[in-house]
Amino acid sequence: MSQPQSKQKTERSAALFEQARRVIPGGVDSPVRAFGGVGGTPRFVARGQGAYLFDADGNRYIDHVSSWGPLILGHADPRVVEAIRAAAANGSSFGAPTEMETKLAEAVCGFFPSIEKVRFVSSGTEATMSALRLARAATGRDLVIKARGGYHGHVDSLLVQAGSGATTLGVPSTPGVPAAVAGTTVLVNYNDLPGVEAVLKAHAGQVAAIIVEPVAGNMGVILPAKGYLAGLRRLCDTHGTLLILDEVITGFRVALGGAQELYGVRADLTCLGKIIGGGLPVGAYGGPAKLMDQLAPDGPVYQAGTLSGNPLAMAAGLATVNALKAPGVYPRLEMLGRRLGEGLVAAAAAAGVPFTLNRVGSMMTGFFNAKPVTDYATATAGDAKMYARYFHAMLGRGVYLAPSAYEAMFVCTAHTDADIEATVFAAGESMKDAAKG
Ligand code: HOZ
Repeated sequence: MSQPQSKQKTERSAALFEQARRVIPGGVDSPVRAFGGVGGTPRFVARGQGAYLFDADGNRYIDHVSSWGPLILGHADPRVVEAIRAAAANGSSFGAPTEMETKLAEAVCGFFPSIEKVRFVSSGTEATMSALRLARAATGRDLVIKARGGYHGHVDSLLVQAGSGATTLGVPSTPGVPAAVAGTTVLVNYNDLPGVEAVLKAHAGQVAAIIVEPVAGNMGVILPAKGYLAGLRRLCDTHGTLLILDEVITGFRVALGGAQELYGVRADLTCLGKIIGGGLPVGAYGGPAKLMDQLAPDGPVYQAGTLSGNPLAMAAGLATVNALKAPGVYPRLEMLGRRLGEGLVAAAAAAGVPFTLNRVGSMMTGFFNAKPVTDYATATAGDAKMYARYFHAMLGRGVYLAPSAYEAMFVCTAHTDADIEATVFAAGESMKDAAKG
């Protein structure tokens, strides 16, 4: 069961945060972690085990952040730990090819029919940045279309009306990006096909690519409307534009073959990350050989990395993907996700708070907004102050959620029925608290 709110100590986390702030900007290495979107002091994590996080004060939390998506098997899964241990014993980095990279590449290509060849990098940001470069080189065009509230890492040209921490902290378009670079990005609304068509017509022959999360996950979870992804595919084909699907979150999360399998859509270039590194730093981008062969050394498009295809990350990723192949994994994630989603909706109704749940399998967001949430405008129309109160009430009851109203909540294979029940119970109480103001 979740812990009663009053029993938590937080002194050690508070002291560690103060210490960190003296030497690390904001005390964190990624902004949204600093709790700026919800207020208060971040909990410093001491360890994770299965579905649980333990903080520096010894509090236990049911974890629904899952390191922002990678930990679909939960923390310190023995299969992943053993794979990392075995790889580390043989050396942690060589800057030379290893067999494990080919094995993970074969697994990725096997599950994503649109990917014939894949290049591993060290983060999702590197994956999207490199995919854009390749798309621009292949088409000889400069412009890229992205959705308002879409987040594709902190690539200069993609930090325009970006979601995730950028929206949470109110800097969706950051200083430091030259106007000329930001000017290569054209914004549309998520789920707005006519908007995309209008841009493609207005900039005929100039748009290299559309980059989109097939299920938006960084302005909260937003589902693609019926026909949206197929429509993007059709528009791209008509206008000679490449479709880049950012499956950094959805890849191996919503199905082994990602959103492309779930929705029957084909990307020209796919960006991956998170789960394929099993919790270690990784990214990847892939597509048909005719595109990927334009990369150096076979082609002229340059991209490189000392730690690309790192043996520990490859081993952790392969162990994770292999574990996900076991029968019943995705049906169970769907069952737990459905139970959690339905429980949250019921809890909100009982507490009398406006609430809309968007869910695909084991990723979801509950918006404190009575109306359907289909794009950035409707996602940010929710009650962020209510979320902040709810977040702290949940934290106090031992449930760890993203410290932002604009992120996803995840279920992992380590969650038990009892964990889901405990989260739902805590949510019911916390929503009542949040509703009091
Ligand atoms: N951009 C991540 C969420 N979508 C946050 C990463 C982090 O703070 O660790």
